[in-house]
Amino acid sequence: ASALLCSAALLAQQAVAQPQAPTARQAPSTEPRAVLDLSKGWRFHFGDAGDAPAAPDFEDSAWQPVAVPHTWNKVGTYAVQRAADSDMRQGKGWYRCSFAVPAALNGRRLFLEFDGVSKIADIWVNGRHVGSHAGAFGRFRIDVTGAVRPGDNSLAVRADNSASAPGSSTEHVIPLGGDFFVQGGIYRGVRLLAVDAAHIDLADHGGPGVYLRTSRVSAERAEVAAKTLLRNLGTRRRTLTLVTTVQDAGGTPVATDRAPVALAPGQASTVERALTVATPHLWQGRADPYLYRVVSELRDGSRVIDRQVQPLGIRSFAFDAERGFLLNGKVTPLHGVSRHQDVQGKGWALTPEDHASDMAFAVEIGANTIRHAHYQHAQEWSDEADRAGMVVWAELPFVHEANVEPSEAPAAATIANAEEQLRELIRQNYNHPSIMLWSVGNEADIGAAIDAMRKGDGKPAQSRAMLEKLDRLARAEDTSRPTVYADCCEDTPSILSMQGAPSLNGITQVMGLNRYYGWYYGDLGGVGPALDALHAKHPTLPIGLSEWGAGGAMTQHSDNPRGGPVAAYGRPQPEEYQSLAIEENWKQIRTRPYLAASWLWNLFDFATTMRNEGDATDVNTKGLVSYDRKTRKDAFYFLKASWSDAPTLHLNGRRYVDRAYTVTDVRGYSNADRVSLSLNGKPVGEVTCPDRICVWPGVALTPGANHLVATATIGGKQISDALDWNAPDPRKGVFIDSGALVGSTMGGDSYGSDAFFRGGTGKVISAGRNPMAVPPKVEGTDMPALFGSYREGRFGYDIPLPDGSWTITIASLEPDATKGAARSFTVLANGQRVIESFAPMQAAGGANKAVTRSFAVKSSGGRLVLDFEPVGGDAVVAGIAIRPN
Ligand code: GCB
Repeated sequence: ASALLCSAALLAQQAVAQPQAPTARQAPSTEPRAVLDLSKGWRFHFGDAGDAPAAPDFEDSAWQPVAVPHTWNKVGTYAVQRAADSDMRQGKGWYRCSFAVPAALNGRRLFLEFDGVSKIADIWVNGRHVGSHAGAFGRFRIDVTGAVRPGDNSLAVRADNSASAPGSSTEHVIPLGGDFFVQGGIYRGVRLLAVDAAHIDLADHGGPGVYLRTSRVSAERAEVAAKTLLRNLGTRRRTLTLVTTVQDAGGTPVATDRAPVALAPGQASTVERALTVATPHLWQGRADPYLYRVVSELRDGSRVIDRQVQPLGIRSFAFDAERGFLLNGKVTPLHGVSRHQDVQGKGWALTPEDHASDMAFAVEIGANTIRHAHYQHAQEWSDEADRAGMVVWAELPFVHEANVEPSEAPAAATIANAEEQLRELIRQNYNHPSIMLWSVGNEADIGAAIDAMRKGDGKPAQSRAMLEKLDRLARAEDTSRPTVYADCCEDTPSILSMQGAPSLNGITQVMGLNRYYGWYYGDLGGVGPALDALHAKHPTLPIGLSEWGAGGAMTQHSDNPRGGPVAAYGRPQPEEYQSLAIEENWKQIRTRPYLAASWLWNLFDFATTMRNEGDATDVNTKGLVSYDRKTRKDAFYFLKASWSDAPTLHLNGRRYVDRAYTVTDVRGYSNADRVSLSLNGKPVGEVTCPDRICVWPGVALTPGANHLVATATIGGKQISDALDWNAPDPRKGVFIDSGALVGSTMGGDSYGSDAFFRGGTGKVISAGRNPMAVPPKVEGTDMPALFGSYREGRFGYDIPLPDGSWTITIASLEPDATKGAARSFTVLANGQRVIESFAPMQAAGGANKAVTRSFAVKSSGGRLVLDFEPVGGDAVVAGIAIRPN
């Protein structure tokens, strides 16, 4: 055998299980619970080689040396093409190492502890199969005492993230669908625990064995109920004492309880005790996330034979249908973000430092709540949430599908797996004071709705019975936290809500609503009235807006994001549209006091092989921060200015450097009363920033380089932000792509997004109601992209333009054959009629055919005014080219 040694480091105690720094270095044998870190020194190989690699003498020297956390996948790139080094393999990957147990630990019970192996794990020690686990997110432990021997031991782990297709190994392991990629590997920590035969139970679904619950919280006192599971795996009867101590943040005991326990050989026992903390220091969310800790010691005489340390936050909370969320009796509106557990280049294999730096973004933006989408997150992350004072929505990965074949009812094996993952979620996270909601699913009916849409038969959701079962289990597991579910569709204009699936709202105690008004459907202001209607329909259900947001591509830009429709399922989705959508949605959200919470989707861009949109492949671009965490998009600062008390001033458009137009609105976000702008050292003006949005309309840039600086004073302190733009020379021409959200270069001319318009509606050539269908190609042009979008209605353009004489070319087409015969319009330039009763279908000889008309004008007063007046039907313009004569 050539296995590497992974048992390099013997830790005195788990970090969390360390109540006080040890005063003297103790020999491992006297530590109540010894921890052997197994993170380094592994070899990895992707491929299904039968069980051969489980054999101790298997030759693995050609395998890749790795350390865990590790994943073999690499998904997501900011490019229109999938990256050459992408790795989306799904299947079985093997890990091997060898470990030695120090002689000092002889006689202990030995457990392997895995924090997360995706998606199914099988474990062998010295060639013997010692256990398996189905579920990518829960911690699990395996008693390996009987399999381990003195000297080197071989350890083999097979991780399997096969796609959840019918008949596959993962067929019944949730999640069975979802807008994220289930990465494979030992992607969280691994260790060996060595404990006394009598110990705090390690066999409780990966849970800590100590479960804390506070009740009757007041300024005078709080009661802490501590339930401790004990187990004696030894052969002799033990007479022990369980000592439970509540320590304050400084380590001073504030309450202690002693319970005598007798454990027969093989006996498991539950000890339930109540402690009282006088004048408790409450855990008060972001304002003061004060943490106690509870040290549970199992003693044999004066000797501590096991110790478990758990966080304790003393708080009360409630979700109320009218008042929203209350923390310690006080109405506390929650606003925050969802988070997925992947980072570009690292995937799911995150270190504690990665978790800490992710949490720093949530703190910086001023969030006071986080949704753990769409599965159990790492303990390190939830520890961060406890310390930061976030209110957390924790979630079971019951996402989109109840079954690999939506036409059938969920299999019993799938329900059993979901129940086990839910039990693990709740027990393993029970003591995190930050967690206040157990979500039993997300959009669990979408799979059935899509299936019904494909087959054209309206079919009820297959997920109701499963969701009801999970809800019952969550309520039984934990009576102190409400259940919640994230609904996609009830009463939305989404095509999916129209597939006949009845609503799943009302099963859980809190109603979560994923709503994308102004993105997948509806108007930018649509979310408020939609929430009001659902609130009226379900008057007793507390409501959380579990998702809202919009895609933001960092290399796509718009001068006016109201200029055309977004491509929610494709391109384009300029960063400026994301900003606008978030501004407009937030105005609706923040004025609804019954809304307990809202979670912006998503704090970070994340990997998903379902998507090819915006400026990315395999990335969901709805993040406020880029996948590599290097870029905060403009919208990040809007929410920061809205949510955080930190002085915030940000100029938008840092990534839109090469501007399409010389005259442009300058926008920014600030929580200052007044903000001043200068351009190339000259003052532009001072503005107020209503709703945190600062606008300097129609700023005339200088052709070439422009340096913009915004300054403000907050609390006597000066803050500023600056950026650099390049502006074109308008004397060379101005080009507008009507109805387009982003500009592009066509026919050698640099067209900007639709701008300077008044009236009309921006539209795109489409294939009908299905937003994912490929639109028809416009004929009769070598610039079909220009004709792919248009402005329609009665409208005009007020275009800033140097005085001079110009040739204007209007591009048009008939986008709808049924309207073509009746459609004609007149064009006026500076009030003069320049084109009379123009009928694009007749002129082009059919629908979806390009046609252009040119005329000459003189401009004065720094502008050109164009008007498009319908004669019959609506006017249609696909583009405007202005060239100097
Ligand atoms: C949703 C899903 C989430 C997706 C998101 C989106 O409703 O719950 O998993 O990623 O929408 O971006 O479409």
